[in-house]
Amino acid sequence: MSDAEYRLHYWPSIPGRGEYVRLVLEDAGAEYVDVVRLAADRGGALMAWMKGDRTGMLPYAPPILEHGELVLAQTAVICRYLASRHGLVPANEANRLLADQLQLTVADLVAEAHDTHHPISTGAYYEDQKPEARKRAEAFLTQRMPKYLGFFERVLERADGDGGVLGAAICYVDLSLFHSLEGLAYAFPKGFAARSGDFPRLMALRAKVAERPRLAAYLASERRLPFSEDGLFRRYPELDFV
Ligand SMILES: N[C@@H](CCC(=O)N[C@@H](CS)C(=O)NCC(=O)O)C(=O)O
Repeated sequence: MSDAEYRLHYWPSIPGRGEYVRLVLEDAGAEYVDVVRLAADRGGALMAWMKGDRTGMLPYAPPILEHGELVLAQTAVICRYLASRHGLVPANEANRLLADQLQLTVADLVAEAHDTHHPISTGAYYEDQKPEARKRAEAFLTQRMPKYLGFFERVLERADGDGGVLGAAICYVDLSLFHSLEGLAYAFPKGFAARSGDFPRLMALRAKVAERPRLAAYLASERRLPFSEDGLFRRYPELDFV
């Protein structure tokens, strides 16, 4: 077993929701091991670990973070925990609660982006829900995505600082927004490009986060997994509405 401080358990070949956790770990310069990516049987190792005999918290779905005896699930909870330990969220409760709300809104956006290709069931193939996916994707690109991005644009306008959504400094929610924007740009190259001009503050934040030294190094490294049609953000040209 590695003696890295944190152990992340996530699907081995997609950025997925694991990426939101990785970005906090990478930006913090924390020592972590991506457990399943090192395992010989990869995805099988994740299932085996999930079903394994352990005491304590029973996680429903990955990503899962182990830190000593602590086992945490739910991306927003994991990110908040890491951010609070590594200076990526202010210490006062009011700001932490604000960050929670914003992070959970990011999670809502991500779930809706996922549902564009799996509107009926995550347990069925995309190919078996294509007509519904087209309707869902059109509604997402024309109504839901602009509503979410417009909300975060207004949050940035009100924060009015040199940092991100909380104002003065970059926090973990900004890292999650960065990855979500990357995912949307990948999944909907035309639909996203056609609308991104409406969200200048968000686009500036995306660029600013990518330039953070540790993240820039991570993004250029092999540790960063590419988006693909197995993941959360998928590029299907038939779902890319302008
Ligand atoms: N709300 C959870 C969702 C977790 C989730 O849906 N994980 C996916 C991978 S990104 C999964 O493997 N889900 C299995 C399932 O829902 O059965 C979070 O934000 O962490």
